[in-house]
Amino acid sequence: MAISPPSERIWWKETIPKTELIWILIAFTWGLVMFFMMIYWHGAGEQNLSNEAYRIDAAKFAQKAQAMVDQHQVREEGGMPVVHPPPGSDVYLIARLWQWWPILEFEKDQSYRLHIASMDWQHGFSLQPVNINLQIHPGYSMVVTLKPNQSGEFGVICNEFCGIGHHTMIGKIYVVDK
Ligand SMILES: [Cu+2]
Repeated sequence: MAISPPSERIWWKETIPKTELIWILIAFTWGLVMFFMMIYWHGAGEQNLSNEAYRIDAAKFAQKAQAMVDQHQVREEGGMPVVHPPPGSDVYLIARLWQWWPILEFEKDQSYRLHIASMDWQHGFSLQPVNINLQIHPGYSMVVTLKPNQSGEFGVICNEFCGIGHHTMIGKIYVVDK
């Protein structure tokens, strides 16, 4: 049992059994393979997006998001504004305890600059079901240029545990055909 000391006091000089060595080697090799797969998926998997990060002031970011909502809101869903920003524009998505605000509506095959920032703690942007993931760190804006290639309704979930309401932090993105 791990609670009691090892029988040999100089335990680190014992030879490692061959089977354990093989397992270490397999795990290490697999780790290396997955490391290079990250680079491969960036190009081939279309999931690890190229992103930019900028230091921001949360209050100023919130003002920009509010201005976008005031200008381009098209309807409301359960108290949440739905925004249809013009193609090519800068779009702002706020992550905060515990919501993604607002709901965004993009046009298919149009390009947007999506800025995502947290107003409080660290959150994880996870677009479902396409599985695009971005870490959202407080004090920074994560920016991706995106061009939706399929229309439909997409869910945004938080995949970074952020407290008691974490599981309710669900947002929405629509992609509509023009
Ligand atoms: Cu969370």
